Amino acid sequence: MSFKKVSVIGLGYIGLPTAAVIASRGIEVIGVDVNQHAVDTINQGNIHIVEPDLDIVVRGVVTTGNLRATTTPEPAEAFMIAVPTPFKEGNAPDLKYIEAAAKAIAPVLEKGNLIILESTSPVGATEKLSAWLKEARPDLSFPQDTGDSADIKVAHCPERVLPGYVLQELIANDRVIGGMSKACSEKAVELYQTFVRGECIITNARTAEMAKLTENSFRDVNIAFANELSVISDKLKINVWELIKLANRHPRVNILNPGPGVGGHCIAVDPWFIVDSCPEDANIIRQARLTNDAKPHYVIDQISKAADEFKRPVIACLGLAFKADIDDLRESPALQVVEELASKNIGQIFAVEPNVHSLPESLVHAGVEQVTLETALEKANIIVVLVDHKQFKAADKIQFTTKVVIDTRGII
Ligand code: SAJ
Repeated sequence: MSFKKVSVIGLGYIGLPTAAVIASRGIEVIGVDVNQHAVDTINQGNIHIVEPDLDIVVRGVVTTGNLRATTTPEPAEAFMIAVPTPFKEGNAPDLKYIEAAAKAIAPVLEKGNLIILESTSPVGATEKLSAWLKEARPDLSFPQDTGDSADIKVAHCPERVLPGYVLQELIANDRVIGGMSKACSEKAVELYQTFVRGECIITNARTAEMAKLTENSFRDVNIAFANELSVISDKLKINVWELIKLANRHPRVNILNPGPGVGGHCIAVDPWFIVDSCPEDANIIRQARLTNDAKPHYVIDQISKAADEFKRPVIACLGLAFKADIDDLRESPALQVVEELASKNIGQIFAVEPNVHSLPESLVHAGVEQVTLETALEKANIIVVLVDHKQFKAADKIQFTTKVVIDTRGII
């Protein structure tokens, strides 16, 4: 076994599954987090995040003692940093959590250690991490100075797992391994090959950082293209869903689906790292973000126009989650549409969200009522489809024929 003890810094929706999967390979894993509640929850064999089957794996490895959580870093052969990389005002990346993690592990570093940065980061972040470590430990050599022979190996290895399928994709997906030197990459490949069945492809740190941002920006630009098509099609009285289906019959065309905007904390966020690095050149990438962020307002205008046709508009919004068949309302354009609609006081508003038991306070305060799909179809005269949940897809379409339907997902 090339690694006997690994430490994962940051036990969130990437760090905890990663720690659990490595521990399930019989490697001792020390999970480190600043959140004492998370540490205590994990040490009791439970989890503080939502991810299918993760609780079973965590309970197993905590019971065998292979995974232990703590707030204080301990010596280990490898440290995998998976902490948040939020944005400051004006979409400027904030690396304070990476810097804090570097300062926290520096005292326990030993010659031969491997440091992996998994957090989605702007290009150059891994070099900054290595500089912060060097500042704290001038007694050790780092790859920016001594390349392959450095005491400490540093690499960037971004994750690309789909929430809801994390455990499967952590093992199955190919991984980009971006070492600050060839020896760093090779040591990182050794670590990932303890649990990754996909291919571990070696590159340098900057390219690995950019690969993650590129994957999500590619998706954001293509969703923006679909969203722009949906607005143009409305103006030209074309059904955009029929249009895209026809265009996609071309063997080399694959247009994604329009929606009410782009949610989640990945696709809607990662492109801003690239825009921040090259504001003069990242024009399509920036415009895609602006186009996708404008879509919720377009949908609200459509609803307002429809409501003007009724003396007493009763509007039922189907779906609040940021994408189909999940319960996550964070960064959800659907939630944004309902919140803004409620603030306009244009009529009674119902919300149908089968994946949550109660509405967020913001909607309750605004007088939005959570109802079943049946009640919505019975009482509303305007139906707004915001999320393509399977329950909505399964509804008998005949029930919609007497309603004004604004369908942002093309399921009706
Ligand atoms: N969306 C559309 N139209 C589409 C596809 C998506 O409007 O055709 C919307 C969704 O409704 C949602 C948003 O975009 O609001 C993001 O959805 P998503 O399906 O991209 O899901 P995420 O954000 O959970 O996962 C993405 C994935 N990245 C790619 O597919 C390139 C995942 O592999 C990444 O690991 C994840 O971001 C991440 O963590 O970066």
